[in-house]
Amino acid sequence: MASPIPQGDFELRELPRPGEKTFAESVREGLTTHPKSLPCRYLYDAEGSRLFDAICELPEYYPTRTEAGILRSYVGELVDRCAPESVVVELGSGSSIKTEILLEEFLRRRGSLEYEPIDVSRSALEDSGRRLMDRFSGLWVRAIVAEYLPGLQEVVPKQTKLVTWLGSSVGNFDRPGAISFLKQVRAVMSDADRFLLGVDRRKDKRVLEAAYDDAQGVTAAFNKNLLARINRELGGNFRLEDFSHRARYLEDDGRVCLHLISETKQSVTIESLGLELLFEEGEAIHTEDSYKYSPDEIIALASAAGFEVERDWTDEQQWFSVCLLKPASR
Ligand code: AVJ
Repeated sequence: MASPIPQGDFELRELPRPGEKTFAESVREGLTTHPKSLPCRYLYDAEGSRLFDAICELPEYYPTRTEAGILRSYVGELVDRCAPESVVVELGSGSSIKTEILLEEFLRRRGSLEYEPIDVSRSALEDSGRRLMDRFSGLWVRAIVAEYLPGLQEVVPKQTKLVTWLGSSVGNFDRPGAISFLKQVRAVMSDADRFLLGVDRRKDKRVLEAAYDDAQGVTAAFNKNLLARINRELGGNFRLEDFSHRARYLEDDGRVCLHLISETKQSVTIESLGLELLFEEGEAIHTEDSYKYSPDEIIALASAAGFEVERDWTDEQQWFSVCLLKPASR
């Protein structure tokens, strides 16, 4: 007699997020201080997420396809190194291809798997959950709508985990911020757990600047969407054509820096904040940093956070790292 086929299931929990700053508060704070800045997390409303998906397909934006290629090449080795009963906990709801490569390999070996994605966007979790349920059987999705660290606290502590954080999102933190974030991930991990981290490497300035200032202007539109979002949600009157997108690689810092530059001396009002802002010609709003790491800097980052680099898988051009970290023995 055939054994019953596990069907899988989709479950979603939403954690309360007290004390979190609103978009309005962040905009007021960022645009009334000098130099002006806006937190990059606000780039990802529905329109921004759509534009980011388009960025991932651009010929100049190598990280997404490079990371997926590395995963495809080494997923067998990766799963070999995880405890057989591991659950997969993903920070971020995961771009379709990358997560699916991983889940497919686990399911091929085991037939069933628990997958716990953590993301602040309920809709992103619902969409990816639905897609995964359609594609795989034997998958138990427990999605958690939360910030990463509170979400991680919610994951059942007794289960052995593979925690994944792909896409080089670590690059949005400055270097000390990256260490302290990783330390907090380390704090909820036990010895048998593993952490899979995607990190973009330092490389030629021209390659990096093209990746963040593409010929079709998709990244420019993605960056300017921040101003469009202020117009939509807060009654701003930014004229998008009077601002330009700038991406610069600061080689010593190992950091791509994104700004919006005011093309003219101008004033902008934001109705619902009761704000009138003055911009000098050439004045910049800082919108995003994307830090890059050398292999040695990855080792130093891991070690400062209490991890050892068990493996650093890379591509032919050595442009990107997919690293398997394990808690350092103490
Ligand atoms: C999502 C932070 C990894 O830094 O490459 C891409 C964001 N910004 N193009 C990156 C981004 C402009 C991306 N991360």
